[in-house]
Amino acid sequence: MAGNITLTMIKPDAVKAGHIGAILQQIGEAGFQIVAMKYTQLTRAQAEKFYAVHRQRPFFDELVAFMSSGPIVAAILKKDNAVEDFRKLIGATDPSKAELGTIRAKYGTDVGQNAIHGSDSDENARIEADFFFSQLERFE
Ligand code: 3AN
Repeated sequence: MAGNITLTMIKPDAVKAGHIGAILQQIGEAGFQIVAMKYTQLTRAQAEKFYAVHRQRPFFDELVAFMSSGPIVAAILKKDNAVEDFRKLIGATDPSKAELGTIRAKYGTDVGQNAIHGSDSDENARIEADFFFSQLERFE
């Protein structure tokens, strides 16, 4: 059965460019309910932990440096089929290949600085939600 939560981060590029409001509006209009949210900045060590599955990839250092370079907005989003539907809403990893109207097509710069994160499986959604939020901070 498809899970009903996903974890998102509005990344440092989109925060710096002033797109928090527009992105949250698009997420709400697409039918996602925000059940937890925080404005925070990852340390290098925290970014390394969050992206540990990518440790062997050539872009790992660049990814960790970027994700810890400025504040982000992290949120747990609730909706039926949340993981798959949210990945449709954000579009392909590379904004130049993302479908028109998707969040990455509108606000992403390149494959590294692509404005927003969305969990890629129900299992990772749970792990990533627990990474950012305690039970007291979640209103599911
Ligand atoms: P997605 O976020 O679409 O699931 P992944 O899991 O392949 O994409 O990559 C995780 C993150 O790593 C991406 N959001 C992106 O910021 C970064 N990334 C992926 N590929 C590259 C690349 N070739 N160069 C730099 N950063 C990349």
